[in-house]
Amino acid sequence: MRILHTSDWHLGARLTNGESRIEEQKQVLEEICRIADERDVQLIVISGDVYHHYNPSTEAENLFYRTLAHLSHRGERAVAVIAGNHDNPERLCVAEPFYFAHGILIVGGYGHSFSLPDSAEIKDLGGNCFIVKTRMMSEAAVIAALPHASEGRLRATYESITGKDGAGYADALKHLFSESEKRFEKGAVNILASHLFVMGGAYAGDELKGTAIGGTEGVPLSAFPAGADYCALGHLHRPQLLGRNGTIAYCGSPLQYHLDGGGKRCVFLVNIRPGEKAAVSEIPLTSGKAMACWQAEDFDQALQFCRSDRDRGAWILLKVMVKEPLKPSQVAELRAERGNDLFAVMPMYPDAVMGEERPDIAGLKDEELFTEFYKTKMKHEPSRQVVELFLRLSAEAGASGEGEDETSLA
Ligand SMILES: [Mn+2]
Repeated sequence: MRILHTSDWHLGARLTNGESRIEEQKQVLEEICRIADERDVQLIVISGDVYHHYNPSTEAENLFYRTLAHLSHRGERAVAVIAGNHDNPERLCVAEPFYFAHGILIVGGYGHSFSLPDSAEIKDLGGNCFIVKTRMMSEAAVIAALPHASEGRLRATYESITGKDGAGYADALKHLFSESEKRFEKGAVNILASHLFVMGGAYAGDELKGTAIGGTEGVPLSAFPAGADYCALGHLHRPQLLGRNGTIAYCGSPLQYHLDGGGKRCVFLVNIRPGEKAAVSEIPLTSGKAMACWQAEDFDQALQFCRSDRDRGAWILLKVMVKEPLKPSQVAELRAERGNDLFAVMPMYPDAVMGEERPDIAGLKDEELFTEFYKTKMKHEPSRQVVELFLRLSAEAGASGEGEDETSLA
């Protein structure tokens, strides 16, 4: 069976300056559809983070549905989707009756009972496992669809299955894995799809800022079920093959969303015959823009970089060494050369200026704290207007309970 594994589309994600990436996302999904058609792919697995936002834009949703319609090929090709930490698990499955009628399996959470039509090419085996056999498939696939879950939700799932409490994240997952394994079938292709962090996996960038990554919420490679022919993972944006001859796999994001991590983008094409080792090959993706980070010694060099052909057509983060903040006219001069491709201009102050002794901040009032912070960042005193603006916004944020950390990009 030929399987295409893709993940972490983050539809609707924007750059820090608000610049949309939806055109790139359209192009790269068209590229994935072309690959699926040209390579006679029989099953598509999408391992979570379909969307970037919990409440995605209509534009992002429409792009997802149009892509699903193409990929499913009128229900002849099977498509399996699980929710990632960025997806709203309920919202992702909201059009359930339509999905199943088209050979599309979408699983948002745990313990949900699906209303599958009798004629369905998808059958619920319980325990978040499904057997799928659509027209294009050479044999059936058993798919253990294990979406992202917080430690709390996972523990609750574990308790409801076993009647026992007190399991940690890794142990609860390990239990779900072994429950899945019981439903795997000889003669079928057995796939585990999940969205999680495997200990030892390599990051691409911003995933590091996530709270639901690393730390207690990591799974050792040894936890994965030996009976799975292939484990299709999402969450880490850097493509990588791990454990057991590389059959525990992160295919990564189809677009570059981070500055580090090398920016390699691909889908995995997986060839499996029941009972044989899966053969995984990388199909590179070429649509979408690259990202680059420049470090200029001063404003003149920054301008020179912008005028040159360096990284033409890429998204640029420009760091400029300065002694005092860049003037708006200087930023405008840089932007005139590269337009919105220059998605951020960051002034960098020399260490000599930064290295002054730190103020003792214990017992300072908000206003004084802000002033100290502003001085370390901007190297001059904030104006009264700026201080008042800060105090007003800070009071509003406090009153409305905002200021909680946004979800990370992982
Ligand atoms: Mn992600």
